[in-house]
Amino acid sequence: MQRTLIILKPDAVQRQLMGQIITRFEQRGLQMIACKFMRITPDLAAKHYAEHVEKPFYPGLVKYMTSDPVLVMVWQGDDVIAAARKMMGATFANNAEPGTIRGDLGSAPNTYNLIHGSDSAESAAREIKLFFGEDEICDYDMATADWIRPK
Ligand code: IDP
Ligand code: MG
Repeated sequence: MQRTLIILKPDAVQRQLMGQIITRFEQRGLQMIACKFMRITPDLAAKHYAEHVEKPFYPGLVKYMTSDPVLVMVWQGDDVIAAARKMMGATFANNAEPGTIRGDLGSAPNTYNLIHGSDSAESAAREIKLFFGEDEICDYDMATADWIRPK
């Protein structure tokens, strides 16, 4: 079973889209195993987005991610990393397909985009450790597991 780090960014919080987005993950049969409503510090944003530090959009990205609270979660499921990325859609609303989170709920091009999802198993492991201690992750058996994931 795979895990991924999902962040509902400040625009998702401010636009009151958290419930709708979480519902999509639940309806897809994915399992939330950790959740934290918090402000990201500039230091944590820098660690999380270290790969983008040289990009022209980096200062704006850190400002965006630290401007207001975020909802950070760990979701678990078969191929959850790819599943979440498909559900999220392309990076910005102008390119994201209808039916995706960014395609349906996204707003302006090249600025806000509602959601972060890890892009690989390595990123997921690194990012989950940045935001959660092992004792904050609540793994449990899903009552619906036999219908979602038949053996
Ligand atoms: P992803 O979130 O779809 O994986 P990445 O390319 O990893 O996209 O970029 C990380 C984040 O940086 C994006 O989600 C977005 O918030 C921001 N970003 C990426 N490219 C641009 C850009 O061209 N202008 C402004 N912000 C950007
Ligand atoms: Mg990325």
